[in-house]
Amino acid sequence: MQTTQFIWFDGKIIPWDQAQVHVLTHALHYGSAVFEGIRAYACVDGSSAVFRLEDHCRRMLNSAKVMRMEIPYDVDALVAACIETLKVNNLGAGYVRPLSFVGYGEMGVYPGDNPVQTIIAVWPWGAYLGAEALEKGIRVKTSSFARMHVNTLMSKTKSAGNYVNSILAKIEAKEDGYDEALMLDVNGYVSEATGENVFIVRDGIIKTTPWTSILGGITRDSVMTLARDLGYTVEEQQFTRDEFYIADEAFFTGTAAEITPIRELDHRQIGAGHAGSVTKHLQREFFKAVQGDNPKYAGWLHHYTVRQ
Ligand code: PPE
Repeated sequence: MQTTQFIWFDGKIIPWDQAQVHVLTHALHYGSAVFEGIRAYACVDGSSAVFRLEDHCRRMLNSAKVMRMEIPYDVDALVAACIETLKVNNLGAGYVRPLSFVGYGEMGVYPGDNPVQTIIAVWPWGAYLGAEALEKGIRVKTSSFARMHVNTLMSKTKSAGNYVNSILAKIEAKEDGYDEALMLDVNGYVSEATGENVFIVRDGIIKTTPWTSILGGITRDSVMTLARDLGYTVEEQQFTRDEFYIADEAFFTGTAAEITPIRELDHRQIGAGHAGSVTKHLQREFFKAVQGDNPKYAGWLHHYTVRQ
């Protein structure tokens, strides 16, 4: 990975290599951590902007609330810390990863009085599913692993433990020669991918899975807003894998994946087998919004500047 110089650790800026924890850190054993994934973009006016930073920080505090973890910072403090970390690393575009975890103290599942620690790291991160993916689309396989039941793990939290399910599905998909896994919920309906939400387009109507067994993606929300503003009908509705097979277009959304077209699911070509016109339209508008090239969405951007 591409590293940077400094990491924010419980309020202090320390060298990247010194951001370490004890091997008996609770989160390492039991997955007791919540995190965010946020992108900063270089803007058309020469500044930089973090996309929906406040919304990400709010989601992180909500994740902590559900997980019964007490993060000693409010949204404003987390926002300021993310910006500080970007600036101290002089990073004008890249990925921001805040993480709060149950630290070292007592062993055993019960987190008790173990400290909750917070770090923020930033680094340059290109196209998540490969440089060609955003253009040509990716090949996807329905996973043999179901997404968690809504009472198994809390899918609306972005907590570390949830990603064990994602790791299982991702390894399977990669080893079988695919770019990403499509995960179904325990009732057999399409849920989400290992790190992305999912959309299909059929007869001009855009459909995404309802906010049940999925993470409430901030990219998902942004794409729904953009699409509705552009006059498309957007439905949040359950759908099945065979409805996916006969879709005209399909794409994944996520901070890392942005808007990634899907060209194949389970050996069925989706639509024309490359990014469809609605997908391309949304991609164009999304990149304009994140780069500060559409004043309508200026409220989504938290601007900052780095040294040239
Ligand atoms: N579902 C899951 C399970 C998920 O992890 C993500 C983000 C999303 C949906 C989309 O959410 P949003 O980023 O708010 O639009 N996955 C993050 C982690 C990727 C990783 O490999 O790490 C991300 O995209 O940053």
